Amino acid sequence: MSRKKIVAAAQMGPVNRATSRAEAVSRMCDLMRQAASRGAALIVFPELALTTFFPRWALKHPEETGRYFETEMPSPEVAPLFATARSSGIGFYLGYAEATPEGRYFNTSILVDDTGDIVGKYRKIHLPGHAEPEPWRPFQHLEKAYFEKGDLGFPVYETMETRIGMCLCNDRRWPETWRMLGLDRAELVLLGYNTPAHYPPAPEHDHLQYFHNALSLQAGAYQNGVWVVATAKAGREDGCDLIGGSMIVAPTGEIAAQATTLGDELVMAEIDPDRCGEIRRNIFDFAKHRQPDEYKRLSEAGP
Ligand code: ING
Repeated sequence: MSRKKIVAAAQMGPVNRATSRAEAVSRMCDLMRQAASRGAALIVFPELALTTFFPRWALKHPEETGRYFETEMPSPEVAPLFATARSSGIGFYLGYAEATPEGRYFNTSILVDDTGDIVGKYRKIHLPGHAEPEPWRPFQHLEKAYFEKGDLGFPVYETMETRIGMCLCNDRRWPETWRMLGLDRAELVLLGYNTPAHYPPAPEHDHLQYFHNALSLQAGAYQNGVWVVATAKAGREDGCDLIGGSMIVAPTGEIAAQATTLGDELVMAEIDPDRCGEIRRNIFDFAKHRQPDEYKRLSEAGP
């Protein structure tokens, strides 16, 4: 029985500080309905999709950052997205800022199945940037100040006939993320990202941002035999240029589809989870070829 399904990366253009959640959710519902009408079974929204990428500012946390966090999921503003998913029979990945009842703050994604039930959650483990404001930067990157390191590990969920894992943005640059999901036999990895075109610590790398995005996704896909749906928040958001480049990558590492704009754009492809076997039963058959006894240092603290 074929497990083929059409999936969609729902790239979003800017969600500015002045953009309401209702407006962002309305755009997301439009993309979701479009994707469903074109046969999609699953749609992937960006990291922090409901608000602007607020770690670019030095704000008092949580006094000033609190407005960007969700204290319930779905909240009344987000409920239309769940209702659209249920009526369209489409599952989705949503990145958002999570404030827990215990007063903890995470950069989070959820996996919602095609009946509208939340079946999985991931909290971002690789938090890039810096913990204190650095005035020399044209914009800040204060995820280490506003979010705790994720405490859910790298879970893989069996849903919609597929083993699905999640990560968020900077996680995609770390091979450990992909291997942890690969070792748990993920077949499909979903992720959202907000990646500035300008990287203040190394501006000489600015021209490489699209290359490094694709390199990270294609390597992760190939070296673990997984499909990848990676979705950008793109365009000039509150004056900060974010890259697009949303794409769907096959377990072979080939790009199956990719965005060509910096706005709201659906990137769609048919994936076949059974094709993961072409890689996982051969070149990356972990049981046959991997040598974990030789890699013990990989899980130790660095030098
Ligand atoms: N954003 C960026 C990312 O990892 C970054 C941060 C940009 C790190 C460029 C290194 C180079 O794509 C988030 N949100 O992690």
